[in-house]
Amino acid sequence: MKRHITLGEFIIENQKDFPYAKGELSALLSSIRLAGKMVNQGINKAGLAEIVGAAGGENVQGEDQQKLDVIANDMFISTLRKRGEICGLASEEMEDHIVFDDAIHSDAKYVVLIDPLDGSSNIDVNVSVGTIFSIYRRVSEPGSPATLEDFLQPGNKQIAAGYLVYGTSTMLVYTTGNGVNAFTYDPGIGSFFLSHPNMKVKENGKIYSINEGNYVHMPEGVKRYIKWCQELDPATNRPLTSRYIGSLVADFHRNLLKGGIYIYPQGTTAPNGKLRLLYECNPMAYLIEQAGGKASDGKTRIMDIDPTELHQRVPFFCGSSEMVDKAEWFLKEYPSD
Ligand code: AHM
Ligand code: MG
Repeated sequence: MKRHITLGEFIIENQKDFPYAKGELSALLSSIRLAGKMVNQGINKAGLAEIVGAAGGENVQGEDQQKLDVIANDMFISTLRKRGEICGLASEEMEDHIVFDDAIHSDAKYVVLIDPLDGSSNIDVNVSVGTIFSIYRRVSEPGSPATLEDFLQPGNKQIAAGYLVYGTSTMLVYTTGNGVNAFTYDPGIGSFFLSHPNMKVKENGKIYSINEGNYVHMPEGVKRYIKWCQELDPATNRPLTSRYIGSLVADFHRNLLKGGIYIYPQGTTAPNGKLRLLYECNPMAYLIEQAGGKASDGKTRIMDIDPTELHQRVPFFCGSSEMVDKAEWFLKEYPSD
């Protein structure tokens, strides 16, 4: 009989991978799991907003209601603040990082960066969205308040990263540097169960995911790569398949399972693309590398980029390694000036 393993059990069992850890990281992952469940509940009720009043616009008392991305942000902050595992947090929703500098937090070793609700424009149309998180060990002295430098670390310093995808099922996918594991949420019980152990992405997939509406703005190398994807593959007599949801988490998740490449390139109107290095690209890069894939900005490994600001954007090429290699080849062969 197949053994059912909950996320809670898995976190505890894997604590032994960190011989010097005192359990703070395990506790932190549990806090993220809890906040994720709360956000999941809010998202499931999003369609009822107009009827019973939940998000956006005014509520029945005529008070302004918060949008779900703001609610998700608040839920993560308050859940993580109530525990003592992190000394600060930075979020895509907030201009600056926040410091938890009271007695229980300032001794904490970790900081968290989150995109609390990625792809939030999809909520109104009942399409999958997600939460992305990334955990670093602080570089400042424990006992003092967290500093900006604690957050501006390259992705190769990540201790853990993952996402929740609020899709047909809600799933939590994460890595602590020992492979990628995914857990599917059973809402009746309120637990995540290990459903996809040790995930690996195909070296070469059949899906390319990019907003082709921006074609006119794209660098020549990306245009050529897209045209190459649309040519007949002699092995199958078919071109590659184009799939683009417009929620990074959902597009990434599908490509992780099926094999593919996700691209958000630089463009004439967005010289560094749209996606954020710290909140979106680094955690996804860590996951895809742990699954055997690759992530770059077209030239440089994403996790080797030294961040200079919290909301820094970078072009993003992420997925099956041979596909990312091919896209990089086109960018090199057809440079834009
Ligand atoms: P957000 O963090 O404001 O939601 O923006 C990020 C999202 C990604 O989830 C998605 O892949 C991308 O923006 C879609 O952008 P576009 O509509 O330009 O294709
Ligand atoms: Mg986002």
